[in-house]
Amino acid sequence: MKSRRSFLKNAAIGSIAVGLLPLAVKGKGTKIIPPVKMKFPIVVSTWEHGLDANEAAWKILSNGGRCLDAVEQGVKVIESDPSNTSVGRGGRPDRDGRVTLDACIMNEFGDCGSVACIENIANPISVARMVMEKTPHVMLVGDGAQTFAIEQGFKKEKLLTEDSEKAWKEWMKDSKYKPVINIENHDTIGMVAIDEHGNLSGSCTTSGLAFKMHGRVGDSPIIGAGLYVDNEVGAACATGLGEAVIRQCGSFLVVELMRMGRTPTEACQIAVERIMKHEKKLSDLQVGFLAINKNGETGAFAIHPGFNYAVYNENGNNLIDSEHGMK
Ligand code: SD4
Repeated sequence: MKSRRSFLKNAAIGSIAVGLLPLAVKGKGTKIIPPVKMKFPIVVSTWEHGLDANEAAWKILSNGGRCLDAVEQGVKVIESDPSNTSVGRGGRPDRDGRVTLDACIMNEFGDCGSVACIENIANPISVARMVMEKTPHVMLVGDGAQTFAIEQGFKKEKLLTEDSEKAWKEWMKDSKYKPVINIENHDTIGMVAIDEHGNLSGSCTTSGLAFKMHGRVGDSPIIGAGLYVDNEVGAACATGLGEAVIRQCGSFLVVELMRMGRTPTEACQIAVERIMKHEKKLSDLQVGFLAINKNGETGAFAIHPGFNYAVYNENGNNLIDSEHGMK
């Protein structure tokens, strides 16, 4: 792991002075984080498909747009791609052959919206945003979420592609549920960003685990588990086995650790270690966290090697391998 000192040094080199926002946290056992001069905007998102999502987000951010719009439009690109088998259209179905989607979004004011187990709607992230903006609620699930989406003008569509149907029929031959780390579990897109005004937002969307039980909901639509944003501190999102993330309130934990003075990488590492300590069998279990703080520092940590994330900042759009706990 890069030392905090070298991380700060590297972060300071080649950066332009903007967003000097010291994360000063007083109290026993906490440290004062010196301000790091990162140039805003910055957007980060999970996995290789994050590169495409970041491009869409960057178009908004680099034109002075609002972070919330960027994180919605960014992940929507991946939701709409039928070749992606774990998000939106083309997502693998559950064991009953139904594609059920989970998504959530959170803005700079701490408002949030979420949908879980929604069917036949290709862009659940936009429905989640409407739950936040047009209802007094945070979360709608199943039929209720779908009815709300249709009322709001979303089209009801078949999301099960030929390829996904074939994979499901193949799976049904022996119906074994065995998640494969970094393959079957690896396509959720989580995105967190900071806009040129220094405001943070985040989004997270997935079809969840392939061939899950019908009705199963993972961490991705759960505020505090799959995503959390605190505009004074930072934002974090998660990918991997949702049950393990939910048990530790993963993304909330990462943000709270940053509040206490940890860098994004350190915060993600501590949250991953908490999961590693709690879960009995780690060989098939992958979880990764990705975080950004108020100064624009970014970082990630996963249980196993293989997790990567895309960072779009003044240096362009780059894919970075996450650090990991299992050697
Ligand atoms: C879930 N966390 O439903 C999601 C799956 C995932 O990368 O992240 N895949 O548990």
